[in-house]
Amino acid sequence: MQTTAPIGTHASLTQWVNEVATLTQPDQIVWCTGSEAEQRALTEQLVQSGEFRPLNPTHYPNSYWYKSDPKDVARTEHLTFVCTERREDAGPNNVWMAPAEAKTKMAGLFAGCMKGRTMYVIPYCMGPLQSPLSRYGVEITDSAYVVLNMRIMTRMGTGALERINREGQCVRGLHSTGELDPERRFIMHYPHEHLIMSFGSGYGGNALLGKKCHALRIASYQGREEGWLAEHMLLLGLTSPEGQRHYVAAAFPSACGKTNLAMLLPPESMPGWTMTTIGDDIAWLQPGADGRLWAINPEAGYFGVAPGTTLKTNRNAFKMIKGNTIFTNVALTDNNEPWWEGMDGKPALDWQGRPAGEHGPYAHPNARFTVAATHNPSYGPEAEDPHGVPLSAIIFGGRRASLAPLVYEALDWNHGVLVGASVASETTAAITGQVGVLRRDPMAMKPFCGYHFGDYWQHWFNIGQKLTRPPKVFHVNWFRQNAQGKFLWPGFGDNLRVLEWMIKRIDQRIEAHATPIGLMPKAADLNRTGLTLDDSVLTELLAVDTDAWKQELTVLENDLVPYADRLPPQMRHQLDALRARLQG
Ligand code: GTP
Ligand code: SPV
Ligand code: MN
Repeated sequence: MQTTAPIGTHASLTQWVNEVATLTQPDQIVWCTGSEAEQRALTEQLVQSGEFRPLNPTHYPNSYWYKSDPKDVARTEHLTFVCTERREDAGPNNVWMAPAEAKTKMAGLFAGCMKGRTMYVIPYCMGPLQSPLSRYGVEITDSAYVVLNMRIMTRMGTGALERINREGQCVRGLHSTGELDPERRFIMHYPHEHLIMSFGSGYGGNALLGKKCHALRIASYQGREEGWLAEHMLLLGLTSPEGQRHYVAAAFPSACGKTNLAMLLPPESMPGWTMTTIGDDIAWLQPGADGRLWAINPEAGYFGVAPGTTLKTNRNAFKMIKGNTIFTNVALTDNNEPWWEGMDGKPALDWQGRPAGEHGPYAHPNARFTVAATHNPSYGPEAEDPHGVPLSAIIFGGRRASLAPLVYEALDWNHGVLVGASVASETTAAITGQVGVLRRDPMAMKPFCGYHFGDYWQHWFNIGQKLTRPPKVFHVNWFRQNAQGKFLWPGFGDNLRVLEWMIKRIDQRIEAHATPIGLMPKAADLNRTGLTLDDSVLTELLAVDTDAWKQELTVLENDLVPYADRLPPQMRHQLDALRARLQG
């Protein structure tokens, strides 16, 4: 830990840090190096203050329990702003505030807010340190918890600072937990300045500014200027029994299965398949000179949903978090081990540390683990490849009890853009607000696109034009339910059956069945070896109800009305073509 700027620090960075210190008036400034000694010291500090509780050292070595303020347990989208000069550039998909007004407001909140506290300066790199696709940032925060999370989630410290000094520019993020008062909470983005200001929350995407604020909102804006895409996608590598290797990206809304699919364990009845995780939440995509789309995971760790993570559903994740993990808002057993819904028995304490009462949930539904990607048993070393990985497929999906079938394939890239734009999903605990309400979440980016969705879709069409070997685009839905509210599809490891069908399509080994919404598996082509799934259930999973889809298209067109002034002509064309196919 260093209390003065390291020798060689770029003058513009020192100047900004000094300006922030003058405004926030911390007792001391610490420049984070990312060293293990620094990590140990900060951890010890949080244990001493009572914010961290060390977990059972036998079963969860070097792991800690942390609880949030009950008013601060998820991202708060209504308090998240995109501050472009012109309101229309932020688009109807964002909450907007004029940059000057936002800055005045934030200056008022940040004034003197670090009195009696330590200000941490965190240089970080999003992506492999040596990759031309990587981008740099500096987060200033008054939270040691944020520092420890950022150390896991990003390449943080000296190496990143060296790159920043050389390049002389980076994304700047200023964060203070403030009083955790939602009335005094704002997460501001100034995309044209590559600047973030976040006040009043210590939670995940609101506070770990490298994640959603930088790697999605600011990066999506940069990507549009520079010809690449920043997406809410997992990345995985898949090797078939025949030895063919494919890379797949998938965009699902928050808490809809990215971490789980990224760590999928092949079922025993599908020998010969191997699966590796490249990323579980964010991917940056760039057309390569070879006409393929290349992807990196800008993150170095996972901030994953804990509830539902079990040996049965996600063995890799379950093993990965047995040590060196920060647990946020989980319950605790009497053996001082983390507990959440899906595990056996009952905990002793709930996520707030109170004796567990009669009724759950005992862990917060958005309880999370933070752990380094390298602890994942299925970690794919390509995550460090500076070139990234070439994509064979992009998958979109959402949580839909009805309508959307298990899987369908887009006719081509441009149709795929419509498929992505039409993603809708029932809301989850990952955001503050009502759970289970169907909302349109185009490309799973509704909360994360740093500019007007109309311009964003145009950018997607433009990227497609640069690809001579584009990935195939698919849509999946693991969450179809029967009349009794039971999931029709087993999900988790068995999702490999759907990936297998996709790989066969990509390798041109099988024909598909054409429907108005896209190409679908013939029932016999979906591998059901070792799986008990009635023909009737499969038929239901693969059914396309044309009348219901006509209604869906009407609803979709209605949802697109706010974007009409910037709706790409190609999107209009795709909508008309879909209507024609449904009527044909
Ligand atoms: P964020 O980190 O919020 O972006 O979420 P994510 O997309 O990574 O979601 P995650 O994989 O953590 O899954 C969230 C919830 O969905 C967990 O409770 C899982 O148990 C559940 N889930 C994941 N995959 C499946 C599936 O295939 N079927 C069913 N029924 N549930 C699933
Ligand atoms: C999400 O909500 O999509 C997450 C968690 O991945 S957070 O980092 O809080 O955004
Ligand atoms: Mn996410």
